[in-house]
Formats: sequence, structure tokens, C-alpha cells
Amino acid sequence: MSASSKTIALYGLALAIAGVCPSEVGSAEQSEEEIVTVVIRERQFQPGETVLHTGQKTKLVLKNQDSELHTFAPLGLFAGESFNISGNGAPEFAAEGLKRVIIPPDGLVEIRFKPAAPGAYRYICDMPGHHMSAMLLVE
Ligand SMILES: [Cu+2]
Repeated sequence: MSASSKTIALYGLALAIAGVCPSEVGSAEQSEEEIVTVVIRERQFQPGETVLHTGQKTKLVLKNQDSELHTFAPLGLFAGESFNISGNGAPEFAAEGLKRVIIPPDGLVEIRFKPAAPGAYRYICDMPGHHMSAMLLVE
């Protein structure tokens, strides 16, 4: 193989790689899950504001690091939406969707969903006397 034909072969290989990679990266971005974590510690949701994105596959992770029960009560965020809950929480449902999830001490709950509409959604812990609330901001 001469030096010039080797150069042409390498050039062709570079074109093939360039042609394949951008489309693979693009589709991976669309299907990738956005993972957001809220930690519950000393009767506070941390952070107090969490940003989510409309139409984005999302995994919302709630970690209870306290030695007492807390709940995640989303006040309508999941109304009419499909979602999947895993972990060791105890979900309770109402006609409008997810009412709350009870999260045991050192418990973990994962909620998979796609935020349907932009807005600011408050969620609370509705255990008596806890007075805990925070925001999910869907952009
Ligand atoms: Cu609580």
C-alpha cells in the first residue's frame, strides 16, 4: 500500500465515524433518564427547590436519612399522569393519582415519570407536626 492510498483509507474511516457518532449521541440524549435526588434530613427536604423538565424521562429519588417516618405528598403533580414507584416506600393513591408515599427511616423511594406540563409544584410531608415542604419546578 502506498502512502497516498493509506491516507485515503484513513480519511474514509474518519468520515464513517463522523457520520455515525452524531446521530447516536442525539438519540441517547433523548432517551436518557434525568436523575434528581431529594434528601430528607432533620425534617427538611434538601434542596428546597428541584428543577425538572417537561417531557423528559425523569427518576425522582427520595432518600430519608432521618430515624423517623416521612411522607412525600405531591399535591397534584401526578394527576392524570402515568408513573412508576419503586423502593421501600408505601404509596397511597387517590382518585386524582398519587396521594402520598410513606418513606420509612433510612428509606428510599424512586418515582419514574415524565413531567407533563411546566409549573411550580409544592410537595409536603403530611405527618402531624412536621411542617415540611419544598418545590418541584418543571421548566
Ligand atoms: Cu416528615
